Formats: sequence, structure tokens, C-alpha cells
Amino acid sequence: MQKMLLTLCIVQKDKKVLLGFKKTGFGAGQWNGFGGKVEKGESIEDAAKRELKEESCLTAQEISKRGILNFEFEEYPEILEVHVFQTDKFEGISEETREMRPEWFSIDELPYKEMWTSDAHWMPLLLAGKKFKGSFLFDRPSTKDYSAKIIKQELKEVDEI
Ligand code: 6OG
Repeated sequence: MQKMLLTLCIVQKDKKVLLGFKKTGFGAGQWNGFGGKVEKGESIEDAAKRELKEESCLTAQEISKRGILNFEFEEYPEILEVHVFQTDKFEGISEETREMRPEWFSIDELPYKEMWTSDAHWMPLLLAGKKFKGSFLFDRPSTKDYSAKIIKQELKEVDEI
């Protein structure tokens, strides 16, 4: 099965998390971290920083790698391998971009009902400073009117990623 390499960066400051409301493309109509496809010849970490900048206008000085998640959809011939990063060292002020409308949320009040269903499983690990690996099989991708259902899942904490 073909794999697509993607990044996702969660921005934290004190007890707040910056999420973006995705306006177009895959996962539109939901809140998510910032990220996208790794380009040819680019390191995964560089891609994570580039996508963060493009989608939120923030420049990360340091990002830490926290997880790898494989997402599959029934009747969809590609695995999405998402490399999850976290940063609390960044410069700039978040701004709305073509793809995302950013907003700060309190760590205890994340809008899980309007996020990918699997976020409620791994995000608490990330917010607790843990590292993790996992895979999720969904029925079909979420849209503005449909929340993807998890059919199978595996998630574990790891010491090193
Ligand atoms: P673009 O199409 O915008 O990249 N992504 C997911 N994020 C979460 N939280 N859960 C998922 O479960 C995801 N599948 C993909 C990776 C897509 C962006 O969406 C993320 C990228 O940051 C299925 O280029």
C-alpha cells in the first residue's frame, strides 16, 4: 500500500493550544494542528516548520518530535503517515491564512467534537509530554457534515520516536 508522508504541529503556550479551523481541502470544517505534505528532498522536520509558517504565520525556533500516526480509510488505497510535532518556542503572531483560521484554546476545553475523532485518543498523551505511536482505521474521511468513525485502533506510548 502506498504511503503519504505528512506533518502535524501542535503549538502550545502555557496552558493553551493553538488550533486552526481548516477552511479547505482534507479535513475542512474541523479544528486541527498545522501541517501538510512533506516535499521531495525536504526533511520531515523542515516540512513541519514550513507548513506551520505557511498555515499560521508562526516561525518555530524549536520543534520536538512526539508521535507517528498511521491513518487508513476503508476503500482508500493510501496510508497517511503523519509525523506529529510540538512546539512552545516560536516567534510571531498567528494570523488567518488561506487554509486556516487560528484560535487559542484552553488545554481543558479543546473542541474534540469538531476535530478528527482520533485526536481525543492521542492528544492527551502529547499534552502530557508523552511520545506515542499509533494507527487508526476509519470508515471514510471526515467532512464538514460527517465525523469519521474509528473502526480499528492501536496506540501506545514509546520512549523514543
Ligand atoms: P493538507 O491536505 O492540508 O494536509 N491529518 C490529520 N490530522 C489529524 N489530527 N487526524 C487525522 O486523522 C489526520 N489526517 C491527516 C496532516 C493534511 C493535514 O491534516 C493532517 C496534515 O497536517 C485522519 O496538505
